[in-house]
Amino acid sequence: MVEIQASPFPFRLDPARAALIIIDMQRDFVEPGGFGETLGNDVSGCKAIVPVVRRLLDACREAGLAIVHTRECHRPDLSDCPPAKRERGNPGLRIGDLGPMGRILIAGEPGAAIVDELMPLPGEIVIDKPGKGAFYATDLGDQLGKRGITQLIFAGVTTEVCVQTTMREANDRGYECLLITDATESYFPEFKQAAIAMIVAQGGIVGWAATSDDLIGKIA
Ligand code: C5J
Repeated sequence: MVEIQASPFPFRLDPARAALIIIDMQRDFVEPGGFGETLGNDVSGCKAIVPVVRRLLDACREAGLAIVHTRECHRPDLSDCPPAKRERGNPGLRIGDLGPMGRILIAGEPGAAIVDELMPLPGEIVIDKPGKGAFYATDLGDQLGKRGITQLIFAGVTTEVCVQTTMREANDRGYECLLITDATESYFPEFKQAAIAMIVAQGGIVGWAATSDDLIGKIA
C-alpha cells in the first residue's frame, strides 16, 4: 500500500488492485479536423497534455499497474449512435461524416485512433465506447473484475465530459477513483476546475485528485 498526497485527503493506493484508465486520447479530440474541433472547440489545450499523460503511462507501466485505454467511437453503420447524439447542435461535421482524418468518430478511422505517443501495448485493455461513460454498453466492468481491480487512476479528455462521467459510473460501482489533475484537460479551463472541485467536494463524494508528480514519486 502506498499513500499518495491527494485532495481531499491522502489516497491509499494498492498497485496490485489499481489500473490507470486513459480516457479518449484520440486524434478526434486532440487534433485539428476531428470531432472536438468540428464542435467549435480549440483542441490545442487537450493536445498539450500528451507528454504528461505519456510520463504517467510510462510510470504506471513500469510499476506493473493494469492499463486501460478508452476510445469514444461508433460502428460504421452508426447502429450504436443514437440519433439524438448525432443530430445535436450545428457542428461543421457530424458523427459519421467524412473529415480530414476519415469519418468522424467512427471505429477504425484514423481520427478515432489513440495518438501515437500513447498507443496501447499488446495486453493492455482497449475499450471502444459509444457513450461518454466507459461502463455504458461495454465490458469494462467484467475486464476489471477479472483482474481484481478496485482502484482506478484517471487521465484523459475531457475532464467534465467523458472523464467525469466515467468516474461517476466507477464510483457508483464501488471503485476508488483518483483523478490526475495535470493529465486531464477540457476545452473549457473553467469547466476542468469546476469538475475537479465537484469530484473532491463533500469529503471526496466522487473521488480524489492529485498531480502526476504526487503519484509518480510514490510508485517509482
Ligand atoms: C466529448 C469526451 N467531450 N471524450 N467526449 O464529447 O469527453
